[in-house]
Amino acid sequence: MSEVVNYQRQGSIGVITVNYPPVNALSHAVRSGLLDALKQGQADADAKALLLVCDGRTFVAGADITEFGKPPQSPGLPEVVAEYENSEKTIVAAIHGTALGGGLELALGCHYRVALESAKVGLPEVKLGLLPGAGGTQRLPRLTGAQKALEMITTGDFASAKDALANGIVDAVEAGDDVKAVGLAYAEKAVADGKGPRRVRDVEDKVASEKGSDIFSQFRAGLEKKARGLFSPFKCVDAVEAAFTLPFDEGMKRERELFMECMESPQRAGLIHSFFSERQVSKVPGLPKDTPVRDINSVGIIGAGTMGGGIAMNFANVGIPVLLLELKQEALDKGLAIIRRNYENSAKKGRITQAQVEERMALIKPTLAYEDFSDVDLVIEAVFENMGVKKEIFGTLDKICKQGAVLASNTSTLDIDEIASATTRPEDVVGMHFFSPANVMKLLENVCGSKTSNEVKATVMAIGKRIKKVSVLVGNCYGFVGNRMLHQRGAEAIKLVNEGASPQQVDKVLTDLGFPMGQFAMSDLAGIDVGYRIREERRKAGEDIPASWMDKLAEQGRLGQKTQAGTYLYEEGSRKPVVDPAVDELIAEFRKEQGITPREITDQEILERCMYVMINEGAKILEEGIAARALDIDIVWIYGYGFPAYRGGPMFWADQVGIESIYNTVRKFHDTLGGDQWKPSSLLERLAGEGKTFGSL
Ligand code: 3H9
Repeated sequence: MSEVVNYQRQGSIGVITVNYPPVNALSHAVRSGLLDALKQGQADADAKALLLVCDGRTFVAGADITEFGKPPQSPGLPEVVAEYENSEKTIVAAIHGTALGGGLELALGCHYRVALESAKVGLPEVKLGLLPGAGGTQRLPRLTGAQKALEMITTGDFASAKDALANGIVDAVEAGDDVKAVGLAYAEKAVADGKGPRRVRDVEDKVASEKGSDIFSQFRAGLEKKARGLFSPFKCVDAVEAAFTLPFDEGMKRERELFMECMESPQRAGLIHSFFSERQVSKVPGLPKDTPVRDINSVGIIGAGTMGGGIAMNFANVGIPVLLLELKQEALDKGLAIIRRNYENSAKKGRITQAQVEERMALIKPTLAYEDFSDVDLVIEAVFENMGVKKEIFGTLDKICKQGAVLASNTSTLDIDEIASATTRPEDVVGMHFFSPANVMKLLENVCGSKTSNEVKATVMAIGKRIKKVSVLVGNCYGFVGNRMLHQRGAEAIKLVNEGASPQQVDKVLTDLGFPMGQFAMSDLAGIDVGYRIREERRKAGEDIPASWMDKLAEQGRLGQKTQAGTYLYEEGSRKPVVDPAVDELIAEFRKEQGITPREITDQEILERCMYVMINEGAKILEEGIAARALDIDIVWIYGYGFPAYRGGPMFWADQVGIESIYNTVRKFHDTLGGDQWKPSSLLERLAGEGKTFGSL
């Protein structure tokens, strides 16, 4: 008997228990153990029925993802599920926590399912670039019908126990938290009622009545928009359709073929890298696990603008009271009104209740006085990017805030050490860089100054988790990880247009790669004045920032979406960029002034210059220790800038493209285009020379 699956009889019920922390994933040992335990249960003459239940926090959460990409080991999961389904003795699955992926498929192989009220079920394989590969696409629609199965399998969203009961996925839902007792009671009653095995594979009424329905073509058409660029959602539809067109065994074969296609797709590799990296970023190298964390039960936020307001919402959403400070009543009123409007919009969409709107608003208290911050546990400054102003604010905070308060700046570029130097407690100063809109974007880039204490680092990582952000800890430098790389890409994109590309050509290359929007559509969203001001500041500081057509746009007051005109035009109330011939003229005029003869620029050159400049910068960021691992950079880009998760992040993408080829191209650009940004990073050079990848570091 394997240690991870155990068989024991309790009264007339043979109990098969999985105990493989943390989430009872179906590793090889668990799959073998499940078969052994089943055999034992079959052989046990005193067991009238069998119960499958899990120890620990959850029912089986799926196949063991760490085994993907390695040679398969027998028994495979479809085989295990089939053995359970074919059992002559009735098997009941008792579900607590989450029955996900292969876990739900295993439960669907059992003859009855009972769930705790708090349980959830789902087939989230699509989020890993896969489809359910152990019968989920054939068994689920036999219980739910096509529509619900397609929704669950193509979105990967979970269903609550109540929803699962209503859709026939489980047979009963029970209150309480003793899953084993609930399962035993259900199994004993099944025996008493003479309920024999009921095999989902044989449930034919739904597949028969919905045969030939056009729901599949409609569903595919809907996916074209929702799942742009993705591979597996379409394969999910093909697999579910097979349940309605083929006999069960043939459907299973079709599912396997489609599953293998997904398994071999690079998107699967990218999405699984994203899955593990998202979990890895919270384990910071060099920051001991047992570092004490300060209690954060109240927050002060300086600035009630778009950023400050969005940040405040994050804390109110999880019940943490916020004091929101502005210097003028008018600005405070405006900020609070925007927050209320955002909440009301969520309520209108049914995401929260009206009562929650009021609860959250009540947690955000306005103030005009810094003195009110004397007792808060964390302060986040979210005023505009000006070092002088920020230093003055931190000087004030130093005088007012209690000892032990964490003092954070939401700066997106500025030097945390210089900000900290305005206080007598630089160990308590840290960057907490939220991304706009701060109540929506998942990334929190926490920035350590050279003196930030471990306790403060651990505290900002913990609070990030509490407010449901994906937090990445990075070092201090201009623009940190995300904006430092973005600025390089932005500068290169502008140059490409100077030389002959059109802004829409550049944007299309980036959206074709999977970004939700291109560089110039993004500048229109952020405001063209932002980049313009930064360039002007840097020019004043003596940096050689070449003139560009973007500066002309800013000087003409074309600031982006907020003025309905930037690189693109925007109709009233619309965010859809429309190409403006006036901008083409402005660009042509700029080229003439600069004596540039425009040349044809290929999409490949755009891709290489926009992406490789980022990769080279990313390599420098690693070399300097600003990011601890390539995966930290990947997560910053996936959650902060919409880098397609199915490509695994920029550094993972670079590994797929090939480090040597990227290095050679970077060198070529350094020779032909010049500039520090193209000076090859020594790390890139080393990896190319050794035939290694960023992932190998
Ligand atoms: C599948 O089933 C394919 C089949 O259809 C066909 C097969 C033929 N494997 O998220 P957490 C680790 S595909 C291995 O922090 P939570 C995770 O890395 C699978 N490891 O906890 C972490 O490790 P560490 C379909 C796994 O409470 C630890 O467990 N299933 C797996 O916030 C805790 O995870 C899914 O896609 C796994 N399957 O959330 C479910 N799952 O501590 C994926 C987790 O070292 N999992 N780990 O960092 C989840 O959605 C969440 O983990 C879950 C718990 C909701 C279960």
